[in-house]
Amino acid sequence: MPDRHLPPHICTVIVNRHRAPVQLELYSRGRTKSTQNRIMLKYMICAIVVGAKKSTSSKYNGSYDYDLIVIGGGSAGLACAKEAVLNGARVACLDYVKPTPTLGTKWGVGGTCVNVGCIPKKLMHQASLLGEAVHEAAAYGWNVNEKIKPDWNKLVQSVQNHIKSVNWVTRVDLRDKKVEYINGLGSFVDSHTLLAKLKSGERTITAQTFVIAVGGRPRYPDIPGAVEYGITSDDLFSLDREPGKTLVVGAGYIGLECAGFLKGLGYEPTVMVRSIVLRGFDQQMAELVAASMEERGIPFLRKSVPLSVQKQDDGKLLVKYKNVETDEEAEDVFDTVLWAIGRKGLVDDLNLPNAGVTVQKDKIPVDSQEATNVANIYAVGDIIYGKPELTPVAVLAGRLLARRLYGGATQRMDYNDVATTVFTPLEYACVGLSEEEAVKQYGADEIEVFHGYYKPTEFFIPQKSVRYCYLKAVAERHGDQRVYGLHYIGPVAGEVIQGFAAALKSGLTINTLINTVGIHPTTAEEFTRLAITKRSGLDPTPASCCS
Ligand code: FAD
Ligand code: NA7
Repeated sequence: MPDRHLPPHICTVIVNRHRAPVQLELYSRGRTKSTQNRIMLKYMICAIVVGAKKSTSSKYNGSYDYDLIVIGGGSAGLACAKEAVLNGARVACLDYVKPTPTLGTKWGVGGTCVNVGCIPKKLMHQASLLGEAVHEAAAYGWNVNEKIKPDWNKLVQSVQNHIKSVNWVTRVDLRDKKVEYINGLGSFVDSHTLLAKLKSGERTITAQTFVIAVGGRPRYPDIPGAVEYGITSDDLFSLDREPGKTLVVGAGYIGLECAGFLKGLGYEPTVMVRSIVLRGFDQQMAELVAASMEERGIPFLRKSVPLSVQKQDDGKLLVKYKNVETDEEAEDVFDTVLWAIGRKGLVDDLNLPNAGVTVQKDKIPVDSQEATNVANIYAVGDIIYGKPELTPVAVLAGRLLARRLYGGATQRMDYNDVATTVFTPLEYACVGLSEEEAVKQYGADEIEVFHGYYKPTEFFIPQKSVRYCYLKAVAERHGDQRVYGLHYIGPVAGEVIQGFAAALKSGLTINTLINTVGIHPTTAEEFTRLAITKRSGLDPTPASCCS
């Protein structure tokens, strides 16, 4: 009969290989603590056999507290931890959120996406689209009060209630799936040992394998007043006052999205652009997105950087800034300054030198198996160097890593041709190569760009601007005309591009695209009507609707 002095792995029952091992707390003479455990006692002989056998493998190495410790309970970490347990590993997942420096904002388990990223962003974007829809409704015959106005505090409350419910479901899911959740900040003692700083003190834990999935946090510029008076997306979705006139510094994905929904909600955002809009995206599309925002009344301060933020006696923020080309200085007063100047990988708290893990520009370089330079330490999600910072990327990479580590799988993460959407008022979605990247890789003579403007049917009655509804396919010029990239600006862009992303990954050609029968009247069908090439010089504006 098992005894308490026996090593813990002796008391592990493997019911089947897809289930987490069942841990039994055994007392001397084989008594168990609960009825369930008493029932399980009949499996004891088998448990001893399996436990003893497994103890020789790294998977159930009894000399560590866990097979796997995942540091970071966001999209990547949670996906990896849950999949590892499903494949039989003993897993702990640490998650800890440091309060923001300006307002002290904190949140629960789930990471950036759920708490201060994709989810609250999409909800606020939806709130702003609804405001637009109410105005359009009048043109469609609805009797609506023209003076509609959102209640910011109510919106924030609704968004936060949703987030809290997701936090709760996440905790329950972790408990059900037998992932040990530790609400603590992890830092390495050595490559197998972690110090977890908890509210109640400190705890040292060991594991055979570590997965670093700590993600990132917004950067602050190094100028006077930046931290004292400026906020970031980490504060915006729970802000307890109306944002009012807002300076959004940064013209990346997050800056444009925040400026877009703030305008839709009736506030006055201004976007400060240091160099180009949406670096890394197709620049023709990026400029169309910016132009569509300017058309909606969002000013873009081009070639500008902030110099300082001062709080005035009336509580408003005086921002001094300069033009980077002319050095000319200017100033303006805002209610809110929002830094959207990129994100910093959270490597500092990890004490990575203790484990010997290499860092590159506050990110962790990994190989094609997500392995760091230290044999038993891996990294996934936003923290890895040079890969897209997107939730579905983090989730799939985390899941595949766990399957390789514990399920005998070999599939690696493919970081190419990842579709994404910028949720600006007129959305922009794309998959594959930008036009400039395709030209860079294959040469201008080898690339054909099919493009066109289009008029969404639903835009006619409210007379919405169709000036920036545009799409293009970047393809091989000769041979099968394989499609390298698809780009779309218009309504529900993410929904439109998602299916085309699967087609592109399956080797979509222009021939297949234009011989696909469209669904009429939709905007997605415009991809099946792409007939004009840029090279032809023909007018890409639409002539007819239904023929
Ligand atoms: P995270 O989700 O950031 O999780 C890391 C977790 O680890 C955090 O909870 C962190 O506090 C914790 N942690 C850090 N250090 C430690 C430590 N030492 N010990 C313990 N815990 C630690 N992506 C999309 O796909 N679509 C979108 O529409 C989208 N919109 C976005 C909008 C905004 C405003 C932002 C900021 C991001 C958006 N993203 C979007 C990106 C997406 O949120 C990230 O790619 C994703 O959350 C990355 O997941 P992750 O697990 O790598 O990191
Ligand atoms: P991005 O996409 O890196 O964009 C950051 C923007 O901020 C970009 O326009 C930068 O201009 C600008 N920037 C950077 N530093 C400064 C300073 N110091 N002053 C003024 N402007 C600056 O980051 P996001 O936060 O928008 O998005 C990060 C990821 O989160 C994104 O990939 C999504 O997947 C989710 P630059 O082009 O460098 O001149």
